[in-house]
Amino acid sequence: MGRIDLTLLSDQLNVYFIAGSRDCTSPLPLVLNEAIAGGITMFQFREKGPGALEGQMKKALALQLFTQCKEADVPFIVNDDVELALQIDADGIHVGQEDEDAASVRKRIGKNKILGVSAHSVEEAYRAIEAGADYLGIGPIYETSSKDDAEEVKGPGWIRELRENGVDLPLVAIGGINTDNGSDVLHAGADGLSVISAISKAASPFEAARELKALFDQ
Ligand code: 3NM
Repeated sequence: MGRIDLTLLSDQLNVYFIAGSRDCTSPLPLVLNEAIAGGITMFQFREKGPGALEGQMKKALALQLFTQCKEADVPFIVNDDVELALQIDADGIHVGQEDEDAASVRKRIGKNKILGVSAHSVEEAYRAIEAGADYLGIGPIYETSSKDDAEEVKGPGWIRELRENGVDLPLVAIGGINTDNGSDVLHAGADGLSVISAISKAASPFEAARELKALFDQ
């Protein structure tokens, strides 16, 4: 799809940290600093749920986090809020099945921004590819407490199933992934691990990110 280099993108998806201000016990910019120092390769700003920032406060936080990412050359993706992604000229946007239709998002953002789409079935995966997704977020692989309306747990075997069904777009797995189960997920064929709590709620986000990154060097 377009100008996105999919080989580069599959590397950038390796350690994909996702967070909003509500996911962290200390201020998100501090957590992100540590995560960047630990070696995350992509960041998604996902400001959602009760108590989430809105309007100018949300935009101000997005700009601050985006600046941190730019300095470290870490792509900055906005979850769901296409308007915000366009306003601040983010590197990309990620939409779920319940968000704006992926094909319409692709039209709005053009070909030069990364488009990620969540898929929970082979059919959704194909529809997302058709709509112009650059990568798919697939889950939940394990039990998660970070998404209230998460679907049924699928296990790492589902990643293999998608590959066997010919899904060859970069895949990043999500849902309950951590340093203990991450290598099973990679062996099943994922290009990357996306995590909220494994980093945002870690005693040391730096160490957590470093350990996740180390799984790719083994
Ligand atoms: N999407 P944690 S699971 C944001 O299945 C999200 O599409 C999911 O958080 C999906 O790493 C999930 O703390 C939450 O389990 C991931």
